[in-house]
Amino acid sequence: MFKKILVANRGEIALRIQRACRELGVKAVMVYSEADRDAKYVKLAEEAVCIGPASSALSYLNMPAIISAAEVTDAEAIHPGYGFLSENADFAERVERSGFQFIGPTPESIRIMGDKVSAKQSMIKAGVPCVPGSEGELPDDPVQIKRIAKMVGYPVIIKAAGGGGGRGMRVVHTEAALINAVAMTKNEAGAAFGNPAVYLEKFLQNPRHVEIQILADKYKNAVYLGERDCSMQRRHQKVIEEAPAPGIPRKLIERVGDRCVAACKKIGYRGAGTFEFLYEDGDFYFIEMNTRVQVEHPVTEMTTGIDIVKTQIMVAAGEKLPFTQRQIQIRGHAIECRLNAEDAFKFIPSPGRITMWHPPGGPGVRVDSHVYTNYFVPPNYDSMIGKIIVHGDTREQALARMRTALGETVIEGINTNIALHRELMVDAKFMEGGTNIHYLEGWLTDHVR
Ligand code: MV4
Repeated sequence: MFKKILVANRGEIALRIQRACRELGVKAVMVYSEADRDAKYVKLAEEAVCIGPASSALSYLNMPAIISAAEVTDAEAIHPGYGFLSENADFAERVERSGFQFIGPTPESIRIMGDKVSAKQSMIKAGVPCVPGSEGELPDDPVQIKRIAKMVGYPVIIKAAGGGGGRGMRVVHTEAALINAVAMTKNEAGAAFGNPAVYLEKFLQNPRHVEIQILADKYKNAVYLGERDCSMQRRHQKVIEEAPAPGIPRKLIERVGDRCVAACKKIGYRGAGTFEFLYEDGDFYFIEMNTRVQVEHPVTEMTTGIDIVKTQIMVAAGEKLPFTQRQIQIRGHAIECRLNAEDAFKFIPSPGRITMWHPPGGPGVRVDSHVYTNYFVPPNYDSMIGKIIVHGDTREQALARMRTALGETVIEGINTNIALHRELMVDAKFMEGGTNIHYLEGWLTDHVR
């Protein structure tokens, strides 16, 4: 095992990684920007290094500063968390070239998955079900583009190879609009991602967003840890996640999970990863793979009892996965509410000083947050200040525990989205389970004047 690792992130995930290090007996070096200097998780660390001013571009995205911090502290490995440099193949490469272990997949895996065309092609080859569409990048010939769209059937969606997470996409309903839409998407993609390549898929109108968590070691062992339903989102920002996904047959999850594991073995994937699917009318369609630990990983930790962050570090250190697929059991139900420093219904960011922080507790309640009374939420970063995660024997019990937890939570001094969560936890359709990716935005239109 490593003696010391550097945590190249901030906020709740930096604290989460620090906690995993403590359990493993590994020293954690925290890096921080000037805006995060006084954060408690920075003070709590045995070592901390300032990597620049508040601006992310000059601190948490500053590769030389982060690598220098690892050098001066004699860290052996770098954990990138999520966001920032976590899915940057060039960063992973520079980390390894500098003699450190990148806690994540190889730069090659990150690169393949970062290009959505090559990701999809490698998944098709590995037998993972994908959305019907163009085989790879769309050709330039308008006649061929029209032929492909006609075969797939309208509506179709044009997606940028360099996009992902909702960036660089356009829905097309008729052949008349097709060629112009392709040209526009290519233009935007070239400007935004430096890669004008686009591909085409059948547009699924009312899918759910269901993702499968995997873990793999360096010896081609891989397992899946079940699925998460992340359909409760607004503008591609997840708001509530849960595991398992309500109403999806176990047998189907097992079939798709096995395909994901086979794909990992085939491409030599290592570390934690997430296969994102759209789920519609009883079928799964792969859309993207995330090569990092995700914000919503705790719901999977709660239903499997497996520490995903600890396992990431163990497999990066060259240990074998400490469990087989047969040993993994899904128990009960978990729900996560993301806490954001923002207006609950207008979503205007609300940075500032938290004058009172009273987190919930009790059976089956977990709070992942770096904040405390008198913490100042800086205006420079994402508005998420933490997560409340609950577990219960059933979805109903988890919902009841979340209502209680949200009822106990006090956050004063800033606006938060707790009021939104309190309303959603008593919403009849959400309580029923299985709402699709458009549900929350529709609900907001109906409920917010
Ligand atoms: C789609 C789709 C419908 N059909 N692909 C958006 C984010 C990116 N990861 C993929 N996205 C979508 N791809 C096909 N063929 C609808 C979306 C989509 C979406 C997906 C997941 C979660 C939220 C979403 C919100 C709007 C659109």
